[in-house]
Amino acid sequence: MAAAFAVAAGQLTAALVRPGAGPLTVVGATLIDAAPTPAKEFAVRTLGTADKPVLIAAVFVVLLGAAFAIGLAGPRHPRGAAAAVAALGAIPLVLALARPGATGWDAVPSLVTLVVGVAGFSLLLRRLRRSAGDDRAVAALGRERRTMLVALGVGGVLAAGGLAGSGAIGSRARGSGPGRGPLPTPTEPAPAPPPGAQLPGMTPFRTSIEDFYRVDIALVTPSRDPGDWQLTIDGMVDRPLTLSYDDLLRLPMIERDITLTCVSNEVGGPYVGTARWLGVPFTEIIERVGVQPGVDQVFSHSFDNGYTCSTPYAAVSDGRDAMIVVGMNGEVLPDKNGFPARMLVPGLFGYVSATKWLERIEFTRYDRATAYWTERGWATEAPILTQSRIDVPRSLGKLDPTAPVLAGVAWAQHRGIARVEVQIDDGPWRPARLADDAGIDLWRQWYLPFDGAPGRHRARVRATDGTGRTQPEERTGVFPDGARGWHEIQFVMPE
Ligand SMILES: Nc1nc2c(c(=O)[nH]1)N[C@H]1C(S)=C(S)[C@@H](COP(=O)(O)O)O[C@H]1N2
Ligand SMILES: [Mo]
Repeated sequence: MAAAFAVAAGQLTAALVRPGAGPLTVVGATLIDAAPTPAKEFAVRTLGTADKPVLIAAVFVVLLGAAFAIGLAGPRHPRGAAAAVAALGAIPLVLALARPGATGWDAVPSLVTLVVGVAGFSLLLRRLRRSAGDDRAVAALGRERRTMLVALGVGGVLAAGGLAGSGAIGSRARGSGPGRGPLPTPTEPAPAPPPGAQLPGMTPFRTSIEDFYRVDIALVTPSRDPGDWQLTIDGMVDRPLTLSYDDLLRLPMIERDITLTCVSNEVGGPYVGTARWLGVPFTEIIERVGVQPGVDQVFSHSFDNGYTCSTPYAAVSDGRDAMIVVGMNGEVLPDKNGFPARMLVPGLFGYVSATKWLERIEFTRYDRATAYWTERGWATEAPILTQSRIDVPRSLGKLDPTAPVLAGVAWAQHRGIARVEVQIDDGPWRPARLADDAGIDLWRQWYLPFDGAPGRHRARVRATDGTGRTQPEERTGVFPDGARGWHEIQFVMPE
């Protein structure tokens, strides 16, 4: 009971003073950083975007288990139990202070947890012993069970409220507070995609902000007042630069439609989307700071949890639309997608290109700095692999008998899609019809009318990129540089 109340008090305090520093949140964040790669991969694959709530719930359940054991031992071994409570309460405190970039404020929620936990426990223990006497304390547990269960429920609800509270406070900040927008008009607007890039009845060519996939290590969405934010650009440069949010917005802006993909996307998976991004071209920044010879890596730092990212210098300087993004689909970049600013580099998986909550860009060398995911064994350089997906019909779905057609998307950012082929059952590979090409940094839709017999069928798809290379058949997992293989579904052609 004391543990539940203590956690509730800590999470509520965090919601008020430091949304990312709740006791459950810091334990969860530490587990994310420490988790072996297979565990993390498993979580992203099987739990998807629910992996974070599931992690927090698991931490809470383990804590309640430990607290329950201490509570049972309490009446007989009050000293040992009190020590155990203090030790348990010290865990989030230590972890909070050990988080990258932690300040004294990060300790406050865990201190509250510790104090409430120790005080609550001794209070309850004293009450138990007073009402029943030392020897009959355990028997008294039975009589007090109902009260305990009620209190436990209340504690749990409060803890959940605290968690939700930190989210709610975050989303209040997400509103159009002072200093967020209006966005500058682009010096170079995005060319309109050809109207034929979107097939009727298919996956939207441009993904809404709401539907855009989200992958990151942040348990609580970071939210920063643009007035308290700066972007530092330094390292091996002649003229280091520090930009306020307003400074950044005054630089020349380009707007581009670009498809982003996560390395953790399984064959046929959902972690891919296209948005219209507004931002400062990297070449503009490179010119202003004067990048020195010998630089081969752009090392970007986020103000969230010490996350860092490693991008090949070649990819931001070769003339492609690499940018520092401030707008998404015509809106101010949302918190969940990296407000105030994020990076985007067409053709590279998100973990080596798309740093959100950006605060520093360091021009350096690969032998001088190693990024967050590189340290955990993922590939140092990770161009997006060619992939294709069948979206219509859904796997195990039915074709529309009035207009039977298979359709989907294919992507090979910065190389483009030259061909998509589909195989039905054991038939020959047949070329699909391609939607209009919107550019090499964008996905491309495809379709193929179905003329087979009613009944159950299988379909497979494979794409060929602009360099003439076809997706390999052999499947690989997502670690360490992305999934390979052909997407395959079963479907039914109705009578
Ligand atoms: N600060 C920060 N930036 C990050 C990440 C992160 O964990 N922290 N994840 C990266 C990964 S793995 C991907 S795929 C993209 C996803 O961007 P999105 O969430 O806007 O879709 O963000 C990248 N930028
Ligand atoms: Mo990713």
